[in-house]
Amino acid sequence: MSVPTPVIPILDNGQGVIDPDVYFEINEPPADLPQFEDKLNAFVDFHKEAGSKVVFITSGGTTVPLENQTVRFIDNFSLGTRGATSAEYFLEAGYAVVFMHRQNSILPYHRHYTHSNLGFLDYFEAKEDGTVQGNVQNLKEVNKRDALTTVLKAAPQYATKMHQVLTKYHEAKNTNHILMLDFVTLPEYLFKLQSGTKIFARLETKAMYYLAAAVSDFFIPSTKMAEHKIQSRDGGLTLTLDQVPKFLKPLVSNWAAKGLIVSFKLETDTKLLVPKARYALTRYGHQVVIGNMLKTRKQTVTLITQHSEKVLSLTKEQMAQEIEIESLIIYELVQIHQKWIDSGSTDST
Ligand code: PAZ
Repeated sequence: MSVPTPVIPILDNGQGVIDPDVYFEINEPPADLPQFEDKLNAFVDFHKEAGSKVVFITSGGTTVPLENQTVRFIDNFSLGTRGATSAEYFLEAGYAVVFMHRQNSILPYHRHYTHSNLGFLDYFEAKEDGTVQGNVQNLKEVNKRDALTTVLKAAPQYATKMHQVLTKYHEAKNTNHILMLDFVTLPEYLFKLQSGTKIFARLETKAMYYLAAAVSDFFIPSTKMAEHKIQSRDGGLTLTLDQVPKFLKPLVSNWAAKGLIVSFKLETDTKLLVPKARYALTRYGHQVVIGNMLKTRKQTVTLITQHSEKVLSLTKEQMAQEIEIESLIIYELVQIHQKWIDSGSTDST
């Protein structure tokens, strides 16, 4: 009796990399793209009118599905710390922020409670009378001040910080300074990046693009993907992945041409970091690349422009004081962006 051959996604890599425009022709846009565009259009109109400086942050990792009806996917390490932390410093610097993040990754402000050493329940107490003090569900329903007082009563040692974080968070939301948009898969990310940066282009030089997401370099086109769950009955699985087209090229030359574009370069081999960051600047012609090493990315980065290179590092004392590297990065970028707005250049002459 013959055993049916399993449907395994195989792709001939010899075909080379497809053009970004072709990618959008042969792949389906995400179902929620119209809602994504409506929200972003309204936010951009509001801030164009207000004359704000606005940053489009991408954050977290993209998934690469292995099946059209996806059971399995390839993922990467990124939790979105860089993007979420940076969003807070941009808001403090007066920017409006579009935070395009991987669904369920780290969020600005929330991060202090959802991804800290303490778990959410640590902020509350079960009282002997059978009640729980500090149920944040209440925040939606009741007067915020009353709810906050209840929360702080539950765990007074966290009161000062929680008050500060909550105040900043609500201020950003109430003044329409933050817009949260999400993605999960690589195709979703790419469609939203294209559409989002084109909408953002209306802000001209007042726009900054801060591309911190960890985007897969390899994928399986949907036309070559298994439709159903790949079966394990025939043993091991061999996958051949296509290379993702280089989207920074059309982003820099067409979609977001007038804004300040900051891309990130992650490496694990130190000697590749600066040469590859420089190569990206030359190849795509944008303004800033921030190089970081996997192991030290929270302590040190190298900020590279066409004519400069600056290492930003936290000292031991700064680390002990819990100063975050993003505060140094955003400080530098705000100066560079101002030069860009004033003179169309990033380097002083
Ligand atoms: O999300 P995270 O804070 O854990 O990591 C941030 C990062 C390393 C993904 C980011 O700083 C970065 O380098 N992004 C670009 C990665 C790349 O080279 O594609």
